[in-house]
Amino acid sequence: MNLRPTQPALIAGALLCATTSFAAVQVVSERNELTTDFHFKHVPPPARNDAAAAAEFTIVEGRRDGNGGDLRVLHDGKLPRSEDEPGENFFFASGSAGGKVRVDLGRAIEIKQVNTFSWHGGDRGPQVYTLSASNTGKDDWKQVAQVDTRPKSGSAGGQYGVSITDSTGSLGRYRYLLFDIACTEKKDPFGNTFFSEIDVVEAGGPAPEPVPLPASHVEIVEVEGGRYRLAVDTTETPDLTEWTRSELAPVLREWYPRIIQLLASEGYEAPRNVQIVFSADMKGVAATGGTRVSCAAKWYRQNLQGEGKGSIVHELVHVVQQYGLSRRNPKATPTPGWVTEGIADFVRWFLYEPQSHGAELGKNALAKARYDASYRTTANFLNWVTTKYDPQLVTHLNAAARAGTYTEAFWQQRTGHAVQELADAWKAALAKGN
Ligand SMILES: [Ca+2]
Ligand SMILES: [Zn+2]
Repeated sequence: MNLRPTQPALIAGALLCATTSFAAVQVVSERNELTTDFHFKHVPPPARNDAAAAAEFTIVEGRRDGNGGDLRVLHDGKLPRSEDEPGENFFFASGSAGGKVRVDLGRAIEIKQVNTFSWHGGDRGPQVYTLSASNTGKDDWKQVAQVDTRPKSGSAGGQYGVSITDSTGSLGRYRYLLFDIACTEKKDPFGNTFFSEIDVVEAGGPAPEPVPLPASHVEIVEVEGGRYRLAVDTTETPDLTEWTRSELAPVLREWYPRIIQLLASEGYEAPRNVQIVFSADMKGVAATGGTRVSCAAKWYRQNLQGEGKGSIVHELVHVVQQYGLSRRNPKATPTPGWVTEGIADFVRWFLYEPQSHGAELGKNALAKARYDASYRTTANFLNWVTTKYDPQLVTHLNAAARAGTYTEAFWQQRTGHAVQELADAWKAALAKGN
């Protein structure tokens, strides 16, 4: 019964033993899925005055991909600004399994740390390599560490930082390093990692000078105690930062979980990481691809007090819908675009901001209104059917769309009426003003 107090002491003793008796190489890796400034908790930031800056890099096996940068980008003290910037990264040729890069530091140095950085929105983000070291660059290679930062499941996209150190403070005294780099996947030809920078830090060398990065403005909005994280990126448009903090963030916190609840379906988990990026030169209003919402800053600047927030609620619906999932089912029927957009506008105009009456139809609009006209008109139709027949209509409609089972028969099944009958009744009711 007094095991409890003694156990921790024993464990601590054993740990201390292990670390004092043996030199142990430590590999720390981290991933940023939402932030873009190569800032990690345990991996030091990329440096520009490390021992690799003046080293000689050579490909000793494999071929460089001509769409990427040459070996210089691996030690130029510069970093890409976005997740798909081939020219700022070195990567082995598409379709190849990888290759080997040798680094000649010019003289043997006591190596304190080797840090490697990469960035891509998909499978080219993670790093898979074996690091060896040598003093002659010939036959005395000694394996130092193995690195594999591929996540076990889910998207592999993001910024990766890896730091290789040794508990003694030095990985050893070497002149040459060899990176034996493997591709991260072979299901398509695009599995070679986008390597952005390699740093070699000398023990007792100059203090590392971090690569200067433009200040990024990324605000992480945590929802439901961090279960969901929405990153609002105003790096390109700092003038919008204050609005996103004070006005947009509370809407995200309240409405992302509400949308998830409304659009729940069996076995479905909504995206846990979402990016909302304000873009300085994008045209139009906003668009969603996967879990990334792009917003045209020019339009938002004109609509901060008007339609701004509502348009982002509409996009959040697309983030949660994920109707592309149904493509996994070979028997799936594609969901018509008017259903997708109608649901997004229904949530926006009838649940989020009913007081704006933004989807009401005037006399002229009503005369030519079609239930499948998409956006506000379809939203109006959905609202009418919801009120008259089925309070859960949109939940069921979404579940069918996501499963790839939506057909016109849906309306008959849920309401007992064909969609055109419903549409006629809807128009008649609106014309009478109810
Ligand atoms: Ca670089
Ligand atoms: Zn839309």
